[in-house]
Amino acid sequence: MAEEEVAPPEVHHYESIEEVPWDIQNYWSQRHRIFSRYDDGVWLTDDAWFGVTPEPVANKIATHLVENAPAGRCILVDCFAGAGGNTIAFAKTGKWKRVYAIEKNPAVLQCAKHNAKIYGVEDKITWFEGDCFEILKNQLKDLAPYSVIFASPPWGGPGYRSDQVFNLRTMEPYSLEKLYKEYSLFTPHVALYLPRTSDVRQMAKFVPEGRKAEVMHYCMDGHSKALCIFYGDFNNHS
Ligand code: MGP
Repeated sequence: MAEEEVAPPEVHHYESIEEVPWDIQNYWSQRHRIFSRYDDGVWLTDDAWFGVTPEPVANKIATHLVENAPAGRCILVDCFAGAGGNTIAFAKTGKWKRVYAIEKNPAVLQCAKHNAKIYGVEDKITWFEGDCFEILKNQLKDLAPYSVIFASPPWGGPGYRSDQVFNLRTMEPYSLEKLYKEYSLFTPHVALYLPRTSDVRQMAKFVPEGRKAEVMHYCMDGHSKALCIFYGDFNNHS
């Protein structure tokens, strides 16, 4: 670890529950499941705690993407890198020619870069700060024929849990329609990480006529943490 790295003010490595704001204390007990190397100095902003994919789930998704990505697709674009949970797992597989990770919030991006160093995978990742839709269009378009997209977008905060069926049309700040339409201009092979209660009919609306899309629930402790929908030519079996 580079000793001289300075965390921006909104970035923390909490060392005891007394330091942790009350609204994320629920996640504190899960810190080693979120990042098994938490104690090595993992950085998070307070908001990033809500959206990080727990490491076992991130690893499983990474395996599924590697095993089932269509032939010739050797680049993984992670459109909402957050603090790096999924990006690190993708890079750790060692199977992608390159992982491109995009994050809008500079402080959160700094967390992701720092956390990738802890896991020793920073040299496998190219980072972009900014809006994923713009970056796909302007900076990554030449890579489109070789790419698959993974996106773990914001779900509008932890309040998603109060809906029995989560409405992907009103998801903030980006609806499923916005995400799917923008991404499918870049590649048909798109995996989206969404709430476990997501409306299946709304997800099905974007499956081309006569094609299938698989939905996979990722579970811990006997319940679903979240699901992934795989649009395009993924071939999931496990
Ligand atoms: P949760 O329901 O907030 O956590 O999120 P908790 O307390 O682990 O709930 P439990 O009932 O499963 O025990 C569950 C998982 O959803 C988290 O581990 C994150 O991976 C994911 N998640 C939660 N939020 C609010 C978001 C979000 O806004 N965006 C994304 N991409 N993932 C999220």
